[in-house]
Amino acid sequence: MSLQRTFIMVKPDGVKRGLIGEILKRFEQKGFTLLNAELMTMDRTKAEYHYMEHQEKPFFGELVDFITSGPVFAMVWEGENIIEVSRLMIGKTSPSEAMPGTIRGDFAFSKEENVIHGSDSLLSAEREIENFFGLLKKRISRDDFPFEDR
Ligand code: RTP
Ligand code: MG
Repeated sequence: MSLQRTFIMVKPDGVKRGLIGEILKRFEQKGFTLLNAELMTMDRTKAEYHYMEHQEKPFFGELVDFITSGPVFAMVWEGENIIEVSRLMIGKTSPSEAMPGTIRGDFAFSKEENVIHGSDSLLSAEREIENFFGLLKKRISRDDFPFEDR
């Protein structure tokens, strides 16, 4: 087991459908710690960097169009094995393959608009967190955030 940080994002369809609260609730109930969050509309540069692994794919243009089409809710979460566990909570990319009980299994009905993103590796988590919050060089610490004692 290892304490990890990951980048989780409610996509524009999830924000429009009012699913931010439901998604926050699931991650909080799982015992993960929210380190940062912001509602923002991505520009194309940020979106293209975020999805750089897909730049040669035929759906890349539509993916960037969609992810920049409205506000996203970008978050940094911390927890034990959170990269793998959050991907399990999110479910498979395609809603027809996502298991009931997962976020996509319960709420997504389109492969292109599938509610939520989660980093798929430690390397992509670091890159994605830096892209959105610029906190890579200075490692995020709980002390950096105005939490009350808990
Ligand atoms: P994400 O990166 O958004 O968390 O999704 P993922 O890991 O489950 O899936 P990935 O393979 O990284 O694909 C990124 C997003 O691209 C869209 N996609 N469209 N039209 C298609 O065949 C196709 N394939 C993938 C999906 O919206 C997916 O979430
Ligand atoms: Mg992915």
